[in-house]
Amino acid sequence: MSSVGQVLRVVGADALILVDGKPVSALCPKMLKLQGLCAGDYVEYEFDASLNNNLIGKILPRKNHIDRPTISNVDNAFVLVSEVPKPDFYVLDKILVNLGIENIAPYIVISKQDIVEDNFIDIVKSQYKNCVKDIIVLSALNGDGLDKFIQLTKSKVSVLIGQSAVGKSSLLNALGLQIKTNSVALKVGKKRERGKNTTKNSQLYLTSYGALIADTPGFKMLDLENLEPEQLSHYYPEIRECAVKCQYSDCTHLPNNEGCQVITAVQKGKIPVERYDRYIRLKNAIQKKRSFYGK
Ligand SMILES: Nc1nc2c(ncn2[C@@H]2O[C@H](COP(=O)(O)OP(=O)(O)OP(=O)(O)O)[C@@H](O)[C@H]2O)c(=O)[nH]1
Ligand SMILES: [Mg+2]
Ligand SMILES: [Zn+2]
Repeated sequence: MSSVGQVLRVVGADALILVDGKPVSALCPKMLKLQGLCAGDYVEYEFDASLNNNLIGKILPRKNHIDRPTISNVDNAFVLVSEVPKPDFYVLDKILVNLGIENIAPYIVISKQDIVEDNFIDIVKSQYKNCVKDIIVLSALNGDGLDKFIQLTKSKVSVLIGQSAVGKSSLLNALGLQIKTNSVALKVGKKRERGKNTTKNSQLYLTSYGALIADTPGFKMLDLENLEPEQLSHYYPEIRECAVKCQYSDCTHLPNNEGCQVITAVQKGKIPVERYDRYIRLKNAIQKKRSFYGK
């Protein structure tokens, strides 16, 4: 008789699965590895006497799945940004699009509140307040803002996403876990402030207050060439809202389209001009990549 568990991590053939609130080890056959078995997956497994271990037999249907970082069945995604390391808003936009494709409405977390300037918080809020569920400001160092994060993650499966050294593992440590963190000393304005990847694999952790939260490795590269360029506006909630109202059915919403609802909204400040400019940049990049691959 097989039982069901939820994968916390997979490294090589070794998996850790959550069964009745307890982590249990299990083996992952190569076949399932090829099928992309990952943290968050629900699996059927049974004890195999010859292996003297649990053996995973099957991945159960997923409610959602993201590739970067690799995780399935998430309720909430928290995308971390901070002033240190210097944020790349173009990459942040791509992460939000990638989550939108999977129908996951993300939160933005401004981390390291103890060192970020108010001005930075204002910039993030003005550009992103209309395209994410909420923007949370917190510090793993002094605990500010953790209450709200705890409320939002309780009894849910969440994932932390963001570039290396933004403070993903530190946030989990502030919630009582013990994870290795990036030792690179980081200060505002320092040049070499990017840090190297400390977390190498996505892993779900069970917190003492009953949340499952995935720590994931930071990344900078994210290609979206599987997306039709015409579909891109769909994943910018504030642009989508105006694009559907645009009177020109085949409008590209480019700056030279006079009377376009999107352009009018940018001019009125309803759509942040920075977000719009990066949207055009991303649309062009996707177009270029697709024509290179003959798509
Ligand atoms: N001042 C301050 N520093 C922080 C805070 N959170 C994390 N840091 C520092 O930021 C650095 C990186 O933190 P990590 O938690 O390892 O970052 P990460 O996002 O897990 O990095 P990767 O695993 O490489 O993706 C460490 O030097 C932490 O001490 C915070 O709230 N305030
Ligand atoms: Mg980490
Ligand atoms: Zn238009």
